[in-house]
Amino acid sequence: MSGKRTFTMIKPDAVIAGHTGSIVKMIEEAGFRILAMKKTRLSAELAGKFYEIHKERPFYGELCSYMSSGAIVPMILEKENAVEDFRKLIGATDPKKAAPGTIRALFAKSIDANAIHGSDSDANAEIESNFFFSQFERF
Ligand code: IDP
Ligand code: MG
Repeated sequence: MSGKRTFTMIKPDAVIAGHTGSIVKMIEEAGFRILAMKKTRLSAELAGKFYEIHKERPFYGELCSYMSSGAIVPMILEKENAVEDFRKLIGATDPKKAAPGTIRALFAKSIDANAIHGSDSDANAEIESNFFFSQFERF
């Protein structure tokens, strides 16, 4: 049984395509409560910090420039079994492999511009939430 919170962000491709509202609706209808949310933009340096765990992967440079290319919408979400249930809702990293009806299947453009992030563990959900939000921004 995992914890009650996860972290997500709607990525630049989905924000610029006007999918923020549709994605937020799917998240709420799936039973997640939004504890914190804002629209912001990462510098390439901050994107590099956020994705530091992927530093050795061949797409790291591309990922950092993509994630700083436009506005994003980070959120902290609450639900029983949050991390696992949210990964199910967003689908596989590559939208071509994402299950039908998942957020990535519906809205992602490609394996890099894949519409949305979801934390992969309780520990990372905590680290990633703290990266964007103070305690005073959580309701
Ligand atoms: P995840 O977002 O499904 O957890 P990760 O493997 O953690 O996937 O990769 C982080 C992000 O890096 C992905 O969401 C995607 O934006 C990007 N990415 C992953 N694999 C590739 C790739 O093979 N080429 C380009 N970008 C990739
Ligand atoms: Mg990941």
